[in-house]
Amino acid sequence: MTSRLEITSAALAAALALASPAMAGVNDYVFEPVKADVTKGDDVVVAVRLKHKATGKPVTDAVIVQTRIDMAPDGMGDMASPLTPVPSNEPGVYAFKTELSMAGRWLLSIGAKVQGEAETVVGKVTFRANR
Ligand SMILES: [Cu+2]
Repeated sequence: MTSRLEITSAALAAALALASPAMAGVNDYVFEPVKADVTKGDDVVVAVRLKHKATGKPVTDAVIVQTRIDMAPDGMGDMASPLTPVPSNEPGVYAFKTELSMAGRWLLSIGAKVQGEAETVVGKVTFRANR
């Protein structure tokens, strides 16, 4: 005879097995804008902070493997600008120089390799370029 409690425990164990550790990992991190509002121009620095969600700690040793910035939020996904990494003096902050030639919303898509994580951590951060 199988009791109701045993069934519940088995279901819970299965759910936990699904949730960890394979599915933890990349979703444990988040990219946030350091300053979401910037002034449009041809010499703009956009900066994001990579944080470990559970601890709130900045991730200082990430390797940025992919970046793109375009105006997809304003329906101009083809309007992209090149990004050049620039040094940041704040731990866990990754900064890029770019050209935001048009006022409006720009979406930074960023991929990072974080130590101990097999998959790439991906972030989508919106910046607003103001006149
Ligand atoms: Cu545009």
